[in-house]
Amino acid sequence: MSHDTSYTPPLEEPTDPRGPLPPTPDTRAPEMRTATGAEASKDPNARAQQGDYLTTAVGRRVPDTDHSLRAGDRGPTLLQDHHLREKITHFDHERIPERVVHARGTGAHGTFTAYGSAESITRAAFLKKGVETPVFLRFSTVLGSRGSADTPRDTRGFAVKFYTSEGNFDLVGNNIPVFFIQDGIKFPDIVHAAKPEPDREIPQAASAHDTFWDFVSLHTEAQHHTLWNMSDRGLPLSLRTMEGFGVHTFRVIDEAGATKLVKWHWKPKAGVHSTLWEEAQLIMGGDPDLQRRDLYDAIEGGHLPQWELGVQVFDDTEDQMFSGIDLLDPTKLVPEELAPVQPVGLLTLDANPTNFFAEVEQVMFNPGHLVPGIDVVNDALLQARLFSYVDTQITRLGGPNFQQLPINRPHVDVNDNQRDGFHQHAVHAGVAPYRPNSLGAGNPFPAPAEQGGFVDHPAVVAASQTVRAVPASFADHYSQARMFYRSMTPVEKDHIVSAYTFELGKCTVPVVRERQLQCLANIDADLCAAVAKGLGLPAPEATEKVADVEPSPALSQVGKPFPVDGRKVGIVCDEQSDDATVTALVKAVEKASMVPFVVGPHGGQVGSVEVDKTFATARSVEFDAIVLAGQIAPAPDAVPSYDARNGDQAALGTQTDPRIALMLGEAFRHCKAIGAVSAEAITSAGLPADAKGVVVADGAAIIDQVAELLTLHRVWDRYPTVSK
Ligand code: HDD
Repeated sequence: MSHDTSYTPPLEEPTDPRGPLPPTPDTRAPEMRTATGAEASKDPNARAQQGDYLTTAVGRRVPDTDHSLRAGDRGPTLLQDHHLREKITHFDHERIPERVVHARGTGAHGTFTAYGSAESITRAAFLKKGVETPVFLRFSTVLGSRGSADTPRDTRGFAVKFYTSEGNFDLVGNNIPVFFIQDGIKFPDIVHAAKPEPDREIPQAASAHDTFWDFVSLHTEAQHHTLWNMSDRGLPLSLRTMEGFGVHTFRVIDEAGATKLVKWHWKPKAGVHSTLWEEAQLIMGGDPDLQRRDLYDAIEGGHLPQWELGVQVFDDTEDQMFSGIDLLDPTKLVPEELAPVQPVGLLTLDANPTNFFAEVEQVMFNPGHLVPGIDVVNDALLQARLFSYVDTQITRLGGPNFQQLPINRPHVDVNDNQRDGFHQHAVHAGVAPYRPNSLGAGNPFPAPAEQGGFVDHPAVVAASQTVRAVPASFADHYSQARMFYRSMTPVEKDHIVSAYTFELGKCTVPVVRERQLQCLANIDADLCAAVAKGLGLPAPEATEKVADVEPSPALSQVGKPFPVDGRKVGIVCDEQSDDATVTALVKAVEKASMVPFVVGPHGGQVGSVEVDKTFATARSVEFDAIVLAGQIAPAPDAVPSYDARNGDQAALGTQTDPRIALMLGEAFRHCKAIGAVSAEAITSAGLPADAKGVVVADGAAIIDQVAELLTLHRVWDRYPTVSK
C-alpha cells in the first residue's frame, strides 16, 4: 500500500497518540488476508478448512483424489498432475522438529480467576480481584520423544500461558520445585547426559542409564532434583494430580513501585498423587497415552481439573536470602513451614484443544513473557532461559513469526514494528515500521507505566568484576536433598530406595554406580546402605559434612485427604452379576462425583448393562479402585483360549476368571481400594476378604466406603514396608 497522500506529516515527530493528527494505516492492527476477505480474518480459524467440496490449496475443486493421472491405467504417472504433486509435497513436509526437550506433551484451555489477594504485592492486572484470564496449559515429560509414553520416571513440564489484558504472561514451570543446575550454561550438558545415549539412541524416555548418572554424580548440584525424580514425584498419577512450581524466584512490583520476591506454586484441587513404578511400567505398555486420555476425558466429562495458584512471599532484601536459603539458587526450595503458600487465584481447565498440532504442538512459551508488576531476578538459570525460549522457536516453528500463530497470539492489540520474515501472515499497512517517524503519525507510541508500559525494574547491580563463578552459598548440594528424604514417610522412602536400585542397576559402568552411591552417602546413610544392598555393593562413608535441616512434612504426599472428584472406579461384572446391583453401583459412583467404568467379559451388554471396557481391554492400572459386582466365575467357554499374559486358571489356583484374578491381584498389590458385594468373590480370587482396604458390603453401600478410602489415594497399610 502506498502511503496516504491526504496526510501531510508534521516537521517534528508527533508525540501524542490522541492529538489532532488523523489516524494513519500504521495505527491499525495488521490485517490477515484470506480467500474470504479481511472480515473473516478476524476469526482466528478463518484459515482453516471451509466449503463443501474438496479443493486444491488454491481452491480449485478436485474430482478424484484416489487416482493419480497416468498415461493409461497400466502406464507411468504424469508429472503434470498438480493435485498429486501438491498432496504429496505437503504431506512430505507435515512434520516439524519436536521440542529439544519436553517433546511429549498435551494441553488444554482454561480460565484463571484471581482472588485479589496478590493486589498488595503486584500491579499485574490479571491478579486483580475477580479478573478472569484465558489460559493455555501444556504438560510434558522432559526426556522422551514426541511419540514416547506418558508415564516414564521423569520431571513433568507445567507451562501456563495467560492471555492477559496486558499481553501474554508465561509461567513455564515444572512439577518439581528445584532444578538440576544453577546456571543455564550447563543446560546442554544435563540434557545431553539425560537424553538417549548418542551411539545407539537408547534408552528412550528414561534416566536409567550410564550417561545420566555419570553426569549427576559428578555434578552434585543435580542431586536434589535427582532425588525428587527418584521419589513418587517422578511418577505422577495423572496430569490432574500434579503440583506445579515456577522454580525460580521472581520479583513482583506493586502500584507504588515497592517490590517483594515470590515463588509460584500450583496446588491441584484433586491432591498430589502418584503411580507406583510397576503401574507406570504396565501403563507404558498397555496404554502409553493414558494420562493424555485421562485429561481429555476429564474435561469432556465435566470433571474440570483445577489448581490454585499461590505464592511464597519474601522481602526483597539486598542479600536475597530467606532463612539461610539463597533465593537465587534454583537447586533450593523454601519449605512451606517457613513461608506458607498464599493462594492468589484459581485455574480451571475447561476446554480441550480442537487441533493437537495447531495448539499443543505449535504453542510456545517463554519465561521472558512478563507483564507489568512481575520481573525477573539475577538467577543465572533463569537468565539463560530468557534467551533460549525465543531462539529455539526459530528452528522449531520455522522463522521469527511464530507469535502470529493463533495459539500464541495475545488477546490484545499488537503493534510491534516487526515486519516480514518466513511465514509472515499479517498484511501490514503503512510505510513507517520504525521509530521515530512522522510519516506514520508517530505511531506506535512508547507506553509509559501509566499507559500499561512494562518498565524494567531499576534493579541495583552491585559493582563487581566480571567473573565465571557462583556465590559460596551455592556450594551446599546436599542439605536440602537430605531434608527431602527425611521428610518422606516409610512408604515413600521405600519407593526412593527401589528407584535408585532400579536406575543404578541399569547402569553398566561400575564407577558410575559407585560414585552415585557416594553421593547418597552424603545425603543419608540409611538410604545409601539400602541402595548399596540392592546393588550388591559396599556402602561408602560420607565424604562431606552436611547440615541437618529440619524436615518439611509438606513435602510428603502420604496421609493427606483430598476430594475424590473425577477418580476412576472399575465396576467388574459378568453374566452372573445382578443388573440392578451393577446399575446401583454405577449410580453411586456418579453420585460420589467419581467416574464409573463397567468392565465385562465381552463388549456390548452384560445383562441389560452397557459395558465400557472388557477383560481384554482393561487393566487394573486404569482404575483408582475396583469393585466386584458379582462372583466373577470364569466363562465356561473361555478358559482354553486365555492369552499368555493372563496365564491359565489352574496355574493361578483360583476359582475366579483368571483375568479378574490378575486384575484384583494387581489392585491388591498396588494398595488400591477394593470392594465386593460378597466376601466369596474376594476369597475365590485368592485374596483375604478381611484385609485393610477391602470392603465387602451390600450394593451401593460399598461405594461410600471405597470413596472414603480414596480420599487418601491408597491403602498404604497394606504396603509391605508398613505392614511388616
Ligand atoms: Fe526449559 C522447554 C521448563 C530450564 C530451554 N522448559 C520447556 C518446557 C518447560 C520447561 C515446561 C516446555 C514448554 C512447552 O510446553 O512448550 N525449563 C523449564 C524449567 C526450567 C527449565 C522449569 C528450570 C527451572 N530450559 C531450561 C534452561 C534452558 C531451557 C536452563 C536453556 C538454557 N526449555 C528450553 C528450550 C525449550 C524448553 C530448549 C524446548 C522447547 C521450547 O523451549 O520451546 O528452549
